[in-house]
Amino acid sequence: MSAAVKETTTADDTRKAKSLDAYIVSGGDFDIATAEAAQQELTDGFHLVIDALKLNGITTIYGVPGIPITDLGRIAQAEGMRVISFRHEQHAGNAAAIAGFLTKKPGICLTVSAPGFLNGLTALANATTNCFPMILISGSSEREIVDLQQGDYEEMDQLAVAKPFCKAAFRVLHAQDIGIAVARAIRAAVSGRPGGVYLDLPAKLFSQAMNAAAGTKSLVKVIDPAPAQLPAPAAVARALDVLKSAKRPLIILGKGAAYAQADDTIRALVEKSGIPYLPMSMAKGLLPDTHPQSAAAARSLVLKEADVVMLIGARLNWLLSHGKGNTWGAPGTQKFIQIDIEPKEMDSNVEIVAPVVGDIGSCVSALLEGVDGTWSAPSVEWISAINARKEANLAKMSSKLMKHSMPMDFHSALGVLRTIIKERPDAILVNEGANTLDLARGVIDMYQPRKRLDVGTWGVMGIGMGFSIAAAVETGKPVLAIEGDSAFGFSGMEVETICRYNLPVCIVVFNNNGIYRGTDINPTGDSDLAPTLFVKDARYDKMIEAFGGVGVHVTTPDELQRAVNAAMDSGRPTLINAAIDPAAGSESGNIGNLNPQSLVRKK
Ligand code: ADP
Ligand code: TPW
Ligand code: MG
Repeated sequence: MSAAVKETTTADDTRKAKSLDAYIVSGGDFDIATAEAAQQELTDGFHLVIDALKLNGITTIYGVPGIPITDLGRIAQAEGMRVISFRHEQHAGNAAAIAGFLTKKPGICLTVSAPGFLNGLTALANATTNCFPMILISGSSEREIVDLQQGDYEEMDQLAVAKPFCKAAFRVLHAQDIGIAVARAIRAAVSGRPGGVYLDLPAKLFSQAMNAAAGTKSLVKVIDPAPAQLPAPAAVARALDVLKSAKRPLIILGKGAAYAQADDTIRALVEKSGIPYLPMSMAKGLLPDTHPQSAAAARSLVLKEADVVMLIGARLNWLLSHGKGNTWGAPGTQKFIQIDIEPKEMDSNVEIVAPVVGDIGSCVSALLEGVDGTWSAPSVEWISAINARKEANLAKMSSKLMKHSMPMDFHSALGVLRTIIKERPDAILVNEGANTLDLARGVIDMYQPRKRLDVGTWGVMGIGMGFSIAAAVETGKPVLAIEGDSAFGFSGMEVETICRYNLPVCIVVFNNNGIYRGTDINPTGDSDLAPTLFVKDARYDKMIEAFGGVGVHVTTPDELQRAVNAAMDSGRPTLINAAIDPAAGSESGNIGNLNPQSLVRKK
């Protein structure tokens, strides 16, 4: 495991002397001759970090190199890990986070001290908010100097800064503690409610040496990192009682249900119970969106009319209007059952009459046992009301999709992409923007679990390229990234990364010349554009050509269809710049109501 230490130390006398020093300083009671003999069997902080990750089945690192972690990336690559090097840490962090969501293993993001760390921190915070397991590993400067605030290179008390943004944060000062620290970080990231973990590795740690055999012994292979958490039988019985009393039941599947990888059990519960279900954005495809029990096309009806709602891995946050208000039925007319691994989630917004705390696989299996001979399917009235609403809404949508307007509007472009995903259901769809997000989510049916990755709980822009890269790296599947022109800009430089690793990513930029719309005017008549506008008719397709990728500019649905199919067939990195009517979008997409209104009218 530590063979490379010998090579690096003998190839570099200075480093050899340093590691011997460190060996002696770190407690080896040897004279120089004995130490020299012993150095054959030395390991150091660099190797211990890598060995600890590999021992725990972690094979990929997403990051940006620099002091003090440049050699960590190099040695990791030499030791057989995949090291995906980004242009900005936020995107490496987003990649790590979504790798965690896709694999249930913590994704690793590696950053340099202070500014690199802070760039990665947004992604760590976003991962924690979304319950994606990741570990941000950051190099940091010398503790003695940082703590006395003596102005070290990239000085910052990173551990303190990270703490509010993650589930757990650890710092390692001694090489012999690396094994236990990595183990704790892994457990913290994936057990219970998954989330982000910070691991602070000060520069000095990396070249601390220790006996290789002792180093190996110090590593910990985490056993059962995310233990099953069984629900209490009484909680299951209570939930079943409430469900059985329902006249108009509804199941809401959230991205926790997608994360849990309990796909067959969830499908069995939905189908055996006959209860209509609503998938949250990243739970689309858990059951195919074309499933007869999907109530997605009757969303507003079911949220208002259901009398019992069972949440599976979905929070009653703003995305579900906090479980109250106009979106929902009159107060007191609806009962909530909630399945979640996090007990504190219960009653977060409204009363949960049947909390079922545990992991989704175990909870849903337990409920499924109760759907037996005594079970009666939901009433015909409820199902037919939903179906009638679905039919009406789907007919409305399909007429919009058929319209071949020129210039293209969102629907005519999305109609093409909807067919492409239907034909290529194993492709992963990444989606961000405002109109580009909200309309794509409604129009494009998903057919398989964990194929739709988007802005999540925060509605954050900038996840696009990081998510696309990790989706391609982790799954080997083709990726279709549907990006608003603004959204794309947040991570656009990573097209170089996509080209460098030759990843099968096809980016479609919905170019409406701006944020929400491309038609705002600057009322002063000044030459500055309105704050929501970009360079008119920008040629984003030229960007990817600079790095050897394929750039295509399209203005019609037919051109779009040909270009996407060619990209998906070839697997070559492609950016399709799709001209969208600048007047087609609406303010903030579906959530314009969240904008505060000014009460003052200036003349
Ligand atoms: P969505 O945005 O799709 O509605 P949320 O992110 O709001 O979903 O909710 C996901 C929920 O799933 C979180 O409350 C989280 O605690 C829960 N969760 C994640 N993984 C599991 C799991 N394996 N078992 C049970 N609950 C889980
Ligand atoms: C990190 C605010 C929400 S949506 C959006 C912004 C800037 C871009 C919408 O324009 P786009 O889509 O992508 O061109 P479209 O189709 O409507 O024209 N900074 C962060 N996150 C968010 N959410 C914002 C700003 C925002
Ligand atoms: Mg736009």
